[in-house]
Amino acid sequence: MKTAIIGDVHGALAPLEALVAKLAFTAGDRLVFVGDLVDKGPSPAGVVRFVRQLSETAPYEVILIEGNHEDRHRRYYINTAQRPKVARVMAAEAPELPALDAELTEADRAYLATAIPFLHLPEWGALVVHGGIPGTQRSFPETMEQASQWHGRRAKAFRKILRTRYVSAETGKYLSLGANQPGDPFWAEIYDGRFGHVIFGHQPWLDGPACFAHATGIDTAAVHGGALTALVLPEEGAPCFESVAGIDYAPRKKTDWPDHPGGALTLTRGAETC
Ligand SMILES: [Mn+2]
Repeated sequence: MKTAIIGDVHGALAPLEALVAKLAFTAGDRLVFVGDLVDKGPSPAGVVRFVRQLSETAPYEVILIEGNHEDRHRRYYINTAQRPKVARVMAAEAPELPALDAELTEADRAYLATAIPFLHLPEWGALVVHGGIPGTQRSFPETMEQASQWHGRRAKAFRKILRTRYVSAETGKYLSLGANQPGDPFWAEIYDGRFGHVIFGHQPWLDGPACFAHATGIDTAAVHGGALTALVLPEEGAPCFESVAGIDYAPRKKTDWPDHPGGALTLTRGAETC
């Protein structure tokens, strides 16, 4: 069985179609999306539909990891019914929320609801999450069932795996967007591999996949003039990247992206175990 993990698509439908064709998957393979199918690009609803239809018709398994953009859309949709005032504020700040909402079908929404927050790949000693692991995370659930038994502060802290970027240099604590000071590391720079090799998206890298000692970033800025990348974990042999050209569509909101660590994969079969 071959597994491939595709980085943040962000509405870039044409590159996604090209990449899926290039991967040439067959029955029994497994295609994983690292999250953030939507927002930023020209065809967010088209991407949701494409992935949903793949999951319904392809002879291989399709797994969707939840990204912070899926999370935001889910919260927006709930608010339109339960807290319309809050929904109106969200829509005013982010017009892409009502725009996508109007285009999604019930089937699309039901599909997005199947997204899971993480995926262990035990045969690779690896773990897939959308964002990252704060230095304060002391344990990681083995299964979704175990994760659902976490409540309160512990559950809330765990949700940070969807959006971790920088962490405190002193404590390793999660820092919200823009709260980092000079010297605060990007989480993967200090991650010690305690939960296995982490495959993640969320942070775009214009210079290709970002290979840290115990983590690999596969969001190669598909809508910012970069590429759309898949990390391919074959049945036999070494893992590799496959990519296709992205589109130059969405302006970059932030320019102080972390330093690129390099492009040589550090993931090997049966490396660290979870
Ligand atoms: Mn993203």
